[in-house]
Amino acid sequence: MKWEQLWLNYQLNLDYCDQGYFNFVYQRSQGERIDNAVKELTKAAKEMFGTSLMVRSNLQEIEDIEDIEDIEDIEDIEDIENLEEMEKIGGIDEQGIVLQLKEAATLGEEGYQVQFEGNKLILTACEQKGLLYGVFHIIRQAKQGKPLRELPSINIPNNKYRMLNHWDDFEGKIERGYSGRSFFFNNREILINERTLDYARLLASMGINQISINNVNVREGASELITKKYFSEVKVLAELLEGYGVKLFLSVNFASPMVIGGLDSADPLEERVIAWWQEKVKEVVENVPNFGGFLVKADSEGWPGPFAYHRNHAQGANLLADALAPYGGVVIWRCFVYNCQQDWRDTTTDRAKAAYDNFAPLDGQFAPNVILQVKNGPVDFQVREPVSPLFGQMKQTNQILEVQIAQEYTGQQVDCCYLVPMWKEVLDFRTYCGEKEDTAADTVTDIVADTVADIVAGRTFGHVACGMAAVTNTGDDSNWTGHDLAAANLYGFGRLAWDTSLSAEAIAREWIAMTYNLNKEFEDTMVEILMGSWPTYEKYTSPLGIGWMVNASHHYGPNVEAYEYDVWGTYHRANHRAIGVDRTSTGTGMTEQYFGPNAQRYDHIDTCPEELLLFFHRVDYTHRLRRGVTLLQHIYDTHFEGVEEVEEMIRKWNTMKEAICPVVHERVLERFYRQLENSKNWRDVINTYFYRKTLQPDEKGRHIYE
Ligand code: GCW
Repeated sequence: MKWEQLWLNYQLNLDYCDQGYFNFVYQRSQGERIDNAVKELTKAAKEMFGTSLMVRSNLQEIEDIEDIEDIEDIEDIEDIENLEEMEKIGGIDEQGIVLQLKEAATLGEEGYQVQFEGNKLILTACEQKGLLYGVFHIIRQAKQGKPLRELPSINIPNNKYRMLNHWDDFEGKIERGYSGRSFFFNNREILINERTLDYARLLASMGINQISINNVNVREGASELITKKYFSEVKVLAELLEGYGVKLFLSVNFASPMVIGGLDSADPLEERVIAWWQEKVKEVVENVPNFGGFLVKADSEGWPGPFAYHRNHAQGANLLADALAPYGGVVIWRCFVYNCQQDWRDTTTDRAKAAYDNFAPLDGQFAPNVILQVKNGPVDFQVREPVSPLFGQMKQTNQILEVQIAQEYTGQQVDCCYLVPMWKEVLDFRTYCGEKEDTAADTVTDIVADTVADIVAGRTFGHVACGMAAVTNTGDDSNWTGHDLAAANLYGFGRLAWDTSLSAEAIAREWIAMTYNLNKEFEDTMVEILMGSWPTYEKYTSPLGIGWMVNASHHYGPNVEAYEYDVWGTYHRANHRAIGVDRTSTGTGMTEQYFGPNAQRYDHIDTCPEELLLFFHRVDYTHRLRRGVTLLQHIYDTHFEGVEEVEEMIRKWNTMKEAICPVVHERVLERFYRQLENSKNWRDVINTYFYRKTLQPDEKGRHIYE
């Protein structure tokens, strides 16, 4: 099957002002990742400017130099540091890009520096990875038609971990995958081919540096990925990825000692279990030297964990962390732990409190190579949730923010929903974690860097192992993401994880410029479509933070009571008078999990942000919102508007017919029509539901089915 190149689809652009730089590369340092960077430059030069990039490397120069007359000027021809000198002596001073490794403490492991000297752009990094990222940045700049002199002189990623989690099953299906099958697995075999290489290039180009390749629900024999049956393939894959600066992680079953080890226990405190993991990790690392570590879903939705042995999650995570520590590996431990066997009649248990309750008390008990991975919201990737109250609580524990690029609850890559604005809100959220409690006498008392972005970047508590992870939306569809516009979410996540200060709109513009060749007017139209899409989706689905109301199990389309009497702890408790769960200090007390200012804001109906009203409060339909309408009328209004906005998106998309390649235009249009049907279905089901509950008609007299 053929696949597309997404934003690495280099199109001819002979008008570009700085194409001269793509004539020569002076490769002053050697290494596999630098070679890959040079390959990318070569490809880009050829496809964008029709030029054959000339590569001058130290080693080649040593051969070429034989022909140069004043060769005696060079003292030590074997000295491979000499390319710079040779360039001068040999007169090879063409315009070009210099790639060099140099010690520079400020650049860290992944940063790079851009300088101009004469007609050369000098790209410097401490490590090969930095040069790879720098080269992709140069290409990105060129693809957008921007002068290279506008590149920032120094660029260092905000987050150390910028990770994608694949929920790919071993047989080849993808859990919550909406763009075909896995390109990593088929029938319990690992796939490694040209597409894998292109994927590695895509990852590096957006700055992703870690991936876990198998589902956190480790099923279909995937536990065996850490056995000798698969080591040789895992090794090849890890090496391929490593060439693009990406570390490979595997999701493991906490009960592996039982599932693949023949033990009858997985108790984290039992000696033989400890010994089994130590032996296992040693075996993995010996066979897969580049191995990153484990991702673990434990005591979650039926998967085994330490609770079975009356141990806590620190004991569970440390078991694996201790085994990995000698090799520099880490355990990424998910905090998605809650009671999924709840009785809907029980109004005291609140699923939204679970992550905090299970993990906050354990702060300080985790090994330094454990990173807790926390979903952005306290429940589960809904279209609107508050930020998880766990952020900021764990001062001594590394944390990764987990978001979902796969649109499980946000349209499943049928509906257009650009999620970067949502992630921005999460990152920019002030936790106020610095304003509480005493700090040690010799530390700064006022921690001002208290946003989620600060916390996961390590700025707040000085953590060194932290960052952002996302459940990816990729599959083997020719366009990788099912909906062409969903690639903006993939790209956007990578770019945001690198630089959390980028705006959602800037990222959208960049992705558009990288992917399509549009004039300003069409670019604006596409930006409008993307930027409006999350608010639109929110309007026609479940209202004001209540969440769910989706069909059970597959989670697409409306079904108001599908989860209402079920075990999953996701209830809206609507009756004829009111809707919502009271999570205030007089209700389940969830608001108290936040730091002062947020706790107060959420606790009172008058100060609670309205988009989260039904998340935190139980509210009468007659309650007046700030804009003067009743809650019921707001629900009606937004649901009518949502459909109108989808119609408007389609109208806009149709104006772009000449600007977008026909195959892509048609593909997207087909999705938009499905989205329109979906939005109408949501509108009618939701409006009818509330009409039947209240028997109050729409004030504007629009049609609501009885
Ligand atoms: O929301 C749920 C999804 C599951 C997923 C789980 C998780 C991988 O419906 O499919 O399982 O989240 O995040 O572990």
